[in-house]
Amino acid sequence: MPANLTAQYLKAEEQYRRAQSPDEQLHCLQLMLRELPKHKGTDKLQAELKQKISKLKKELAAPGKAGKRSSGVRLPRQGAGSVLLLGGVNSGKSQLLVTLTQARPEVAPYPFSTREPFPGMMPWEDVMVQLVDTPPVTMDYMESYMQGLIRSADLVLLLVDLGSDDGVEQCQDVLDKLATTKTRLARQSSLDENDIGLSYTKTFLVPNKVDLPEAPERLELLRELCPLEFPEFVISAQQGTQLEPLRDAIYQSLDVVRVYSKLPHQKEPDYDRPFTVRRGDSLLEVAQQIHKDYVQNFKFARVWGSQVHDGTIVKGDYLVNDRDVVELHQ
Ligand SMILES: Nc1nc2c(ncn2[C@@H]2O[C@H](COP(=O)(O)OP(=O)(O)O)[C@@H](O)[C@H]2O)c(=O)[nH]1
Ligand SMILES: [Mg+2]
Repeated sequence: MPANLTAQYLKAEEQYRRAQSPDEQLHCLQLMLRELPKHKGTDKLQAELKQKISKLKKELAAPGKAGKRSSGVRLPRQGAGSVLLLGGVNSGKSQLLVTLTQARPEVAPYPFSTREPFPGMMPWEDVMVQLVDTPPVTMDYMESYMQGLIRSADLVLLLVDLGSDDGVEQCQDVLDKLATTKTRLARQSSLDENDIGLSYTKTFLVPNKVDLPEAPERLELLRELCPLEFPEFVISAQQGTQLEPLRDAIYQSLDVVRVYSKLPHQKEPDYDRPFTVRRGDSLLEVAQQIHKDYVQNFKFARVWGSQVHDGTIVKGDYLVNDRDVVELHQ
């Protein structure tokens, strides 16, 4: 990507990476084109954006074709972020969801017991993170909606079955299968430098069933066969081994901050219900979450927090910090 892309451009680009319907994609591409700094260094990107926009417009105009690329399965995002559990058969995706959330998908030692994405909420301190169980991906089969889910996820946990001799190969199959598509896994989420249609989603490698006897040898094999660059968390989903470091890393990877809102006449904010926004987001993003009217009629806010004096008066562009208390005035 050319240097000097603005924050607005990068935001639009991220929305595009996550867009799940052609309508949404078109909207994001138009935004990207508008926000793209126009100079020699961005000529190629400008051309690519224009080409993609006209292609999408044509697709959308063709009768019966609209929505063709949307998968049909959409999960409403909930909580501070959305994390997708991905892996081969019996890798323990459903078991991990059961252990970390109140959701109760079927856990069974036979393949394809999970057919549809199954969400649950994982508590972390005072926030909730959405975890989504999915059907297994194999070399022969991947549900059509999986690519959309992977692209729109904040993080993917790639589970590996250390309880079976096939586990390592199954993990490699997932990666090989995705390599045939434009949806890939990587250390960081991004769009490809040379092809903005090619998306990477941030991934942790999660070898599971470390409680079983042959797990250590299989783990060695995994590291030899796929020297993957993902951060690794070795766990037992069933026994609950090493889940705390994983839970913490999941939350940290979302890179969000918590903000508590209070009304002017209240002494205390609502500490039970923090709003979460991206680190580096401004107060206006918080206002947007609380109520759309707040953004339109926003005058100023008072903030209590670690980086400001109590009750400091700020404008909408104030960058919120973790655990700030804000009082919006309109
Ligand atoms: N020993 C052991 N078995 C596990 C563990 N996690 C899952 N299992 C078992 O592995 C099988 C498949 O688990 P499941 O969560 O249904 O796998 P999925 O196909 O990836 O959803 C089930 O019989 C689970 O009880 C674990 O950490 N240790
Ligand atoms: Mg399952």
